[in-house]
Amino acid sequence: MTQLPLSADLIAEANARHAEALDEDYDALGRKLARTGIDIDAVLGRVASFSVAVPSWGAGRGGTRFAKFPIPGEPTNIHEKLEDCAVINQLSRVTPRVSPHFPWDKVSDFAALREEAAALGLGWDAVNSNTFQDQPGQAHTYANGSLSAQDTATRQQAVEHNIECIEIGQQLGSTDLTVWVGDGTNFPGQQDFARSLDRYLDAASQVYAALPDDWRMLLEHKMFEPAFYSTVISDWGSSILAAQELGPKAKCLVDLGHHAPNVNIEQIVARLHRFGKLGGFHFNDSKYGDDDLDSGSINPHQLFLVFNELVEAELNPRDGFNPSYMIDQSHNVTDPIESMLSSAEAITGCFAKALLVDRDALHAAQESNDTMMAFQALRRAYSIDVAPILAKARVAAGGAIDVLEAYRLSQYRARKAQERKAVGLGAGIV
Ligand code: LRH
Ligand code: MN
Repeated sequence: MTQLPLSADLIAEANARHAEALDEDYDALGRKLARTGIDIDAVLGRVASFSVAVPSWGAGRGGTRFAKFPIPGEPTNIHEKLEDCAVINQLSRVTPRVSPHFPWDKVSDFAALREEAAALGLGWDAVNSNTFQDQPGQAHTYANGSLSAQDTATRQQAVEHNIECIEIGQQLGSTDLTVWVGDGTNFPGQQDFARSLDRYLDAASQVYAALPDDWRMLLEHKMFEPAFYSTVISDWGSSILAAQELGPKAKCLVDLGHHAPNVNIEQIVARLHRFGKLGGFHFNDSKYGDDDLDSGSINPHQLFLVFNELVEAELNPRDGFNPSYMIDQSHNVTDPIESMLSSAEAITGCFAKALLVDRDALHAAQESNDTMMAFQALRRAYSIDVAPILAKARVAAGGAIDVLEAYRLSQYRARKAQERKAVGLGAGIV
C-alpha cells in the first residue's frame, strides 16, 4: 500500500486554482496543433508514458571542491532521500525510479529497501558503482586508477565492487549497471594510453561476464575531472569501441556535462544509436565543465535537439531502442527537490516538443536540400509552449499543475528541518 509524503488534498486544493485556466490553455493549444494535423491527446498519451529517473545523490545538497552549503531538512541517508524522491514523483508524476550509488546508499537489507521504495511509489533504475573514492578500511587505493590500475589487486578489487553492485541491483529489481571510472592522468607520460585501456578492457570484461542475461553495462565517458591530462574513457569514441569490444550487453551512457563546450552532443546520440550502442543518459546542463547544473537551465535548445534525435531513433530502432533516462545533477544553491521538479519539467518538455516536429516536412526538406525549411521544421516545434500538455498529464496521474507552488504550499522542507538531523559542513559532491 503506497503511503505518499504529501497529502492528496493539498495537491487537489492547489490544482483547483489553476484547473480552469489549464483547460482553456489545453483546448487552445489543441486547436492550434489540429491546424497542423497534430492530435494533442495523442501527444498527451506519449507524454503520460514518459519518465526519467532521479539520482539518489541529487536529493541532498551538492558542492564543489571548495565547499558545500547544506540546507536544514536535507536528507542524511537513503531512507530520507527516497522520501524526497517520492515528493518529486508525487508532484511531477514522471520520476518513478531512483538511480542509487554504492556504497553511498548501502544498507544491510536491500529487500526491505525495495519494499520501502515501493511503498513510496518508487522503483529502481541503473545502479552506479564507485571506484573513484577510497572507502575506510579499503585494501587497495584507487589513487592510481581502478579498473585500469597498473596494480592487479586494485583492478580485482574494482571488479569485485562492480559485481557486488550487480548483486545489490538484482535485489532492488534493477537491470543496468552504470560504470563511470575517473581513471586517468595529470601528467604526460604518467601512464601508457594503450596499456591502461587494455587493462580497463580486461577488468571490464570480468564485470561484463558477471552480468545476468537481462542486464546491461552502461559505460559513461567523461573528458576530464578528476584527471586533468587524460581520461581512460574520455569520449564517445573510446566508449563505443570499449562497448563493442565487451559485447552486446555493453552500451554507452551520455552524461551531457562530460563533453568539451560546444561539442555536438545530439550528433553523438545519433551515432551511438546508429551502431546500436545508445544505452542511456545522465541529463544535466553546463556552461564550462561538468557543472552538473539543472537540465535545460543553460542550453534548453541542445536538450531539445537531443530529444529530436531520440524521437528519430525510436522511429528507426537499431538493436531495439531502450535508452535509460536519468538525471545526474549537483544542487549547490537550490532546494534539490525544486531543482529536480524544474529539471523533470524541462526534460519532459523537450521530449514533448520533439514529438511535435513535422517529420514528413523535415525529411522532405532534408531530401530536397531546403535548408531553411528543414531548420524551420525543428524551430516551429521548439517554439510551441507545451506546458498545458505536461500539466494535463500530471493532473491525470494525480500530480500538481504548478509543481513548485504545490511543493512550497506543502511546507515539506520546513517540516523535514524539524525532523531531520542537521548535515555538517563539508565539500565535494555528497
Ligand atoms: C561523474 C558522474 C557519474 C557519477 C557521478 C556522481 O562525473 O557524472 O555519473 O557517478 O557523477
Ligand atoms: Mn553522470
